[in-house]
Amino acid sequence: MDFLSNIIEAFSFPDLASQDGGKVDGLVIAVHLLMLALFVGWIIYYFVAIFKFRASRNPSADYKGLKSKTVTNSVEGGVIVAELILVIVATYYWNFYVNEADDYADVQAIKMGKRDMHVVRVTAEQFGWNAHYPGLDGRLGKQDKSLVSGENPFGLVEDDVNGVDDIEVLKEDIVVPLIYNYRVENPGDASKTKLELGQLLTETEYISLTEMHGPDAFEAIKDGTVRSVTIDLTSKDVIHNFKVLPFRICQDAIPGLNIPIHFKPTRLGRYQVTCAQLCGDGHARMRGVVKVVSEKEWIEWQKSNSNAVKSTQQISLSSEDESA
Ligand SMILES: [Cu+2]
Repeated sequence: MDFLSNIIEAFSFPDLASQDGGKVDGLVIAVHLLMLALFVGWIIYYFVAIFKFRASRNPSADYKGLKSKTVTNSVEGGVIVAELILVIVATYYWNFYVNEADDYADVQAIKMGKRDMHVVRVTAEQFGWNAHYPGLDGRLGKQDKSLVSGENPFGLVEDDVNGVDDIEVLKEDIVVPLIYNYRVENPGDASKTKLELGQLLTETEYISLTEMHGPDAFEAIKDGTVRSVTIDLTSKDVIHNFKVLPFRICQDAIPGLNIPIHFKPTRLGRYQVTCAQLCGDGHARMRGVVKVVSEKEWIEWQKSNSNAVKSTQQISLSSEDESA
């Protein structure tokens, strides 16, 4: 039995830790089923041909061959149908992977103050993954490629206010939050609560609104959905690929381009990032980690890691040096 369960395990999908990841598995299954149907069709055709044109029935070869077009036409028709199915099914599933999430956040929207801030800009380099966070203000600091250096790996412009509380993570765990949605079922007195029916709140927002207006002022339920994490991918040198199997994401990081990808993490924990493009002699050791933390930890982590905190710590350290 062990042998059988090992075989089943070897052919099963890896652990799933994202909400829409199952759709990618669905696409893989659909493509395999289509290939199975084609395989069975060809095998039947093969044996029918062997039987029909067997040597005992056809002692001498017929050099004119088959005149009827039925077989050729049905094979060509089959190919067209299979390709159509492939295109339709693939477009349907792929849509979930590349479309904009309903709570999708992009830098432009953040600047306009319209969207939330679940953006992490991940920059690949030979051979590691670096992350740049907008910090608690939800806005990424300005970057200038001519400023990139060992001390300033993201080329942040020093006097840009948006960059003050940014967070830079160099070749360490890329921290992302697991935030549950609270859907507003009854906004109560909307002039007071400023809520809309169906609006999604984070747990922190839900708690602070409850504290502000009292527990009966409005109604919101945890509906089991989670907020998207958006990663803005780019590369400093060559083409790399950000692949995290449990989230079913795999996307090239290309120098000069910012490519957004999104997923909805469903489990806390650390997940391995592998580079899925041969990017140089250190490719095999280009591993990273995405660490999914709870909303509370995420806020704490942002507070304690922002550049603003780091620079005040540096100031206080240097003043201690002076007094010593
Ligand atoms: Cu790489």
